[in-house]
Amino acid sequence: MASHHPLDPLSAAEIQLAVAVVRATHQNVFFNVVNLHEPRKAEMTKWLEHRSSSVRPRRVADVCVIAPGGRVGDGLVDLADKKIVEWNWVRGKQPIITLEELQLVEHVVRTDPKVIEQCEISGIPREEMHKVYCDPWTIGFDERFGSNVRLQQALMYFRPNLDDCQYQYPLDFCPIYDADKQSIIHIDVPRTRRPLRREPPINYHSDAINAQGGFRTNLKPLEISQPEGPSFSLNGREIEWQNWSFHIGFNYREGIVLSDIGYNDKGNRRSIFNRLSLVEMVVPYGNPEHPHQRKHAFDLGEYGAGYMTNSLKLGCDCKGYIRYLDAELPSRDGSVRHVKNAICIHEEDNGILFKHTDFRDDSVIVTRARKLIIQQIFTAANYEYAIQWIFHQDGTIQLEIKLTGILNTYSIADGEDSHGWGTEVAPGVNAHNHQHLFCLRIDSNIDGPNNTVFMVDAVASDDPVGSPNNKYGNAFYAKKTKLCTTGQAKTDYNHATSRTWDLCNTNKLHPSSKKPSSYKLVSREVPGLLPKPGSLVWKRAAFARHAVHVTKYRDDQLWPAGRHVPQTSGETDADGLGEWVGNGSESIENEDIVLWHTFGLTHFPAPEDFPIMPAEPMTVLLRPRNFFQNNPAMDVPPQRCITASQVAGKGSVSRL
Ligand code: ABN
Ligand code: CU
Repeated sequence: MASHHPLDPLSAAEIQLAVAVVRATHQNVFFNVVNLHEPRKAEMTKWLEHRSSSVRPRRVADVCVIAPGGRVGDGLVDLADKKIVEWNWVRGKQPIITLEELQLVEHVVRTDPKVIEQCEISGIPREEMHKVYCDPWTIGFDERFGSNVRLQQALMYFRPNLDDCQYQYPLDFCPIYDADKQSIIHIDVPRTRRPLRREPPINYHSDAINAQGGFRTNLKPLEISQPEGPSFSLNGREIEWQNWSFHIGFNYREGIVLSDIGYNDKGNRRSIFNRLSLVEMVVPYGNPEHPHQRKHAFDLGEYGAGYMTNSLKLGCDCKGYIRYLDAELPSRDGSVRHVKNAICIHEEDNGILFKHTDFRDDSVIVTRARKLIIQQIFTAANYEYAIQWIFHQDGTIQLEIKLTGILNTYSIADGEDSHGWGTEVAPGVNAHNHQHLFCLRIDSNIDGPNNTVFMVDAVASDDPVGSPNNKYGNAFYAKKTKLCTTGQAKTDYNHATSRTWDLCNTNKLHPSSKKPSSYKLVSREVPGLLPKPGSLVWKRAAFARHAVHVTKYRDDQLWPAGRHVPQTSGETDADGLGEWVGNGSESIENEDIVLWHTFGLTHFPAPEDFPIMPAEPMTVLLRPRNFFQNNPAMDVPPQRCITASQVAGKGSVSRL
């Protein structure tokens, strides 16, 4: 089957072919995953180096199915040979949960007699059961039930009217759903009951705003115009823009995956990153009352940033001249779900790129910047995450994540104390403290695969004031600590030293600075994991124990919480970053390495976050350091450039 690029996601036809091949051997299965099994790095590198002459890597589908009785099948299907080339029935593992599976739960919950009984206790008569809703989450892990049975916990809500925000009316009990039996097997009921509150709704839709005085009327039009189209070009899924070139992939789990990222440095294409993607996140909630310890979603590993991705709308999710890429995803029954406009690609003005005025003669240069944005937005039940990969003309890559949507809420009785574990953001609505911790996987390729990581701290000189080397006490420098082993590389953020990490090619020194060609990881929103060492979350989310881990590159080591995340206990570090770091002795110096960066924010909810949160942005930067000869963007045409002699009327103004 012809394909443009070996890293292109599986097409609809390829998904269907993989399903048919599996079905020929395994009937009556539900399809959880049918995804591109990415070519091995060695094979891929060869193809990238000699595209026309080397063999195109085979198209292989990575498949995961659930068979009757909850058996989980994992396999690989060679699409050219139309053959299963690997197949394993795995035990005690629960694959990613799909939105279709989640949607089944609400119906079961509404008709379950014990749930109806609990609703009545909460003050909901049977006639109102159609107003009961739930957000089913994977159970996370619950020691009472283990990992063999596929379970979901139903976070319960009431919606007085169809258009009301249900998160304003949380219920206090939590049914547990068995996905194989399609029934409720248990209900967690708190000791102290919190009956349903019936406060007037606080809504954000148009009718609600109009009822409260209407929308503001003082916004004048702000138009974006690109009469000649955008400055990027797409060839299949490979993009070129302002010296950058890379491939834009997409999968059910990580969403956008950027590969083979390089920069044309004055005619010489230099490799920078082999693969960049967000690979996991965990959202632990901080209320100690049972069963809230189970509320810690791994939104990528348990639900999938691809599976939950939005279909983007022009003028809403993105403005200007947009190119979209669609996504093809498998459904449970083996059919293909088409997501139109899953990724948007566009440029935006980005303020000033650089400026200087000479105060003595009024000579000036002002150059405006442009940025390229590759965006997706996914909805993880209540929350929205907008993921923007932003490329800058100065060689910087920025990952910006905007968090919006609706808080996860729980009920609070009239006069009840939240004990500091949450905030009553509206009457009867307790929004628990939580963290959003994202894991960025950086497969670096800075001027080649062999790279080394240094931790960089801004520190004062070790020499005391008055000593010969620091007579006036003002000396400070960038202290660089080489991270030689996977053990040493487990490092944390230090705000006091403005800590950063340099991904370096020590084999290539800058002619002027004599420092290695590198990209610096600059990330300033890096809270530590607040659930304690030994806690359930700490055990399950090894990647969140430190801001940085570094491992030696190995094919298939992509997802740090493991391949199958729902219902892992974390009791062993098998299959995931904990295992890959190993005993800490492996050398990562001048090797093909991967840096795993966990960053995020701690969210103490406030009334301003309710009923819908204004987007909160977070940024990680990857900045060139000692990589380019000088500022690589000096050839971006300036808006204004007048030299001293031109100001004095002695020189001619050059054409811009
Ligand atoms: N945030 C947890 C989650 C995501 C998607 C669907 C249900 C729950
Ligand atoms: Cu939050």
